[in-house]
Amino acid sequence: MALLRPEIRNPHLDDLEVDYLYHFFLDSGMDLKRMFGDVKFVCMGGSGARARGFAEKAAQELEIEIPEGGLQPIGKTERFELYKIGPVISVSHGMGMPSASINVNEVAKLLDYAGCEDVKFIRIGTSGGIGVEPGTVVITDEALNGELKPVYESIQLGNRREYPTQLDTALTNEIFDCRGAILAVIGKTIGADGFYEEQGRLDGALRPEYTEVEKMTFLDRAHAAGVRNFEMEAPLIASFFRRAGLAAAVVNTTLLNRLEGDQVTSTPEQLGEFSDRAQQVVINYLRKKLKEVTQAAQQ
Ligand code: R2B
Ligand code: URA
Repeated sequence: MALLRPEIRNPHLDDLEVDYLYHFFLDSGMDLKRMFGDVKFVCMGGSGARARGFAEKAAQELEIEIPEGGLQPIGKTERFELYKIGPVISVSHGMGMPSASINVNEVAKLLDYAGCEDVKFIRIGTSGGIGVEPGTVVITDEALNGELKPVYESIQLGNRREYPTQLDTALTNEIFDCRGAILAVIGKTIGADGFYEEQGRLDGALRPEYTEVEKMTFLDRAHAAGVRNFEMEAPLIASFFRRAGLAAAVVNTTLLNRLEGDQVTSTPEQLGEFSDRAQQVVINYLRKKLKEVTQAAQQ
């Protein structure tokens, strides 16, 4: 049993006596089956604080017992923070696709070595909305790059490669159906390589090489193409798990409406509340899935 099918799993890994998952300070020589063998869901977020907060909230709402001594991160926390509550991992991936790429490679190998099967991966994050009310949760059906192309670009040995970025439709719809009273939409998401000029902001440090009119024309074009938000990881997440043949979803709350401005001006309380909404939709989904597992076990 393994997470990665033989056709797509890296054959070079078989040559390693021990595979060091360096950014977590975990390795394949550890008893990963015991530590992670029951994992079915991986929830990813940008910051360590959010990964911990989500783990605490999910444990409480899903009535998953936390070990004595409280919730502790597994592995080192210098780069990422990883928590496990029952069959759910909550892990931070940092900001941007280079950081998230390191994270998903090591988490996928970790769960492959642990013998996990049929794991679902969900990014829960923040974003800048395009034509939606701040606080709206956007669940991504397709991730776009900064040129509005549905690809993740990766330069390998001097060659530019492109990988498709459609998210898992069934998982996306199932999460959307768990929104309850929370304002949520399904739409396209631009994963940009920066927060300021790469997202067409006019409030970066340097004089931009575009005008306000050009910015608004681009945002209107993106909106007309079905884009509902901007963030910085969706194309990587979508393409990686698609290549791996694993279901993934991207669920982002929106902190502002970019058609109305660039600055994030909400209070910390409002931002916390917006962030909670994306987490809550995913917790609703997890509650439903865990209930299905319990019911199946009782039959
Ligand atoms: C959303 O928020 C972060 C930037 O503030 C980035 O990680 C993202 O995708
Ligand atoms: N994260 C982003 O990447 N962009 C925003 O506008 C807000 C959060």
